[in-house]
Amino acid sequence: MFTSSLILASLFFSTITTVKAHGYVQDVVIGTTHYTGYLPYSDPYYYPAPPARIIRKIPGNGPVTDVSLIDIQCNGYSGGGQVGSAPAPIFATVAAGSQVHLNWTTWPASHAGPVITYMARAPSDITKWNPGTAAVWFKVDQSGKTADGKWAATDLLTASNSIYTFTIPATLKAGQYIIRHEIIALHSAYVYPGAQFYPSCLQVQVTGTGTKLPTSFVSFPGAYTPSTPGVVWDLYTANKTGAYPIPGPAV
Ligand SMILES: *[C@@H]1O[C@H](CO)[C@@H](O)[C@H](O)[C@H]1NC(C)=O
Ligand SMILES: *[C@@H]1O[C@H](CO)[C@@H](O)[C@H](O)[C@H]1NC(C)=O
Ligand SMILES: [Cu+2]
Repeated sequence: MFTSSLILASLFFSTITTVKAHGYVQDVVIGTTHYTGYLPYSDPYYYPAPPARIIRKIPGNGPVTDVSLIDIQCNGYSGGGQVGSAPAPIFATVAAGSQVHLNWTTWPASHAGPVITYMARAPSDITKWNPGTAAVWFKVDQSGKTADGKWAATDLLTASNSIYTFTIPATLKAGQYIIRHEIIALHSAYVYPGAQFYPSCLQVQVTGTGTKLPTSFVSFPGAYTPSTPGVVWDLYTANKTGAYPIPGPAV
């Protein structure tokens, strides 16, 4: 049962706002454990306190399009003295080498593009840590356009019931990490700004006996610029001709 009550007004609000397409991660499955995602159209309306989530707060189902803003990191708000998304109060536990399943809301067919996942190791308590503009992120997984023309989003995502699965690197050093998981929708990416970034930041504790960490890192903002290959991409012409260069560093 819920420990706090949802006020009725939110039902009205969500009816209006979910008419727009786009989306976010609504559920995370690790082993047999489900972690409900941050639900932007109901979580803010619980009284007296919102439910504890492992995903950092997002403003809604819409995208970030300015790659220079701190918003590109976790889809949190910039401004107001904030250095990024508000940390979430809890984290999931996941063994190195195991799978994380990310359950997206139904993804619009028009929003073709890659699915990309980064991680960043927290130097201290993850429920208080904000990376700011530090270069702490490394890419752990990516999926763009297959040789036969299928996009990670929407073709493959829809074929797997809106679940994207990636594996925590098996030798990764134990500790607390933010997983930054995103879809980039390319339907308006023929010009900059145009590509739509939908990042989500999950907090996890990685367990195991691994000792490895990468040696090169990127920052958000920083990893993507208007001239990064794949940030500008004409889905309607370039789409037909060739491979899509997934933005950001190598995995
Ligand atoms: C994804 O999450 C939604 C909302 O919680 C749920 O209804 C749906 O069954 C989940 N999908 C899968 C494949 O688990
Ligand atoms: C891009 O290519 C894929 C695969 O060929 C196709 O399904 C999709 O409709 C194309 N998108 C556009 C906008 O042409
Ligand atoms: Cu959209």
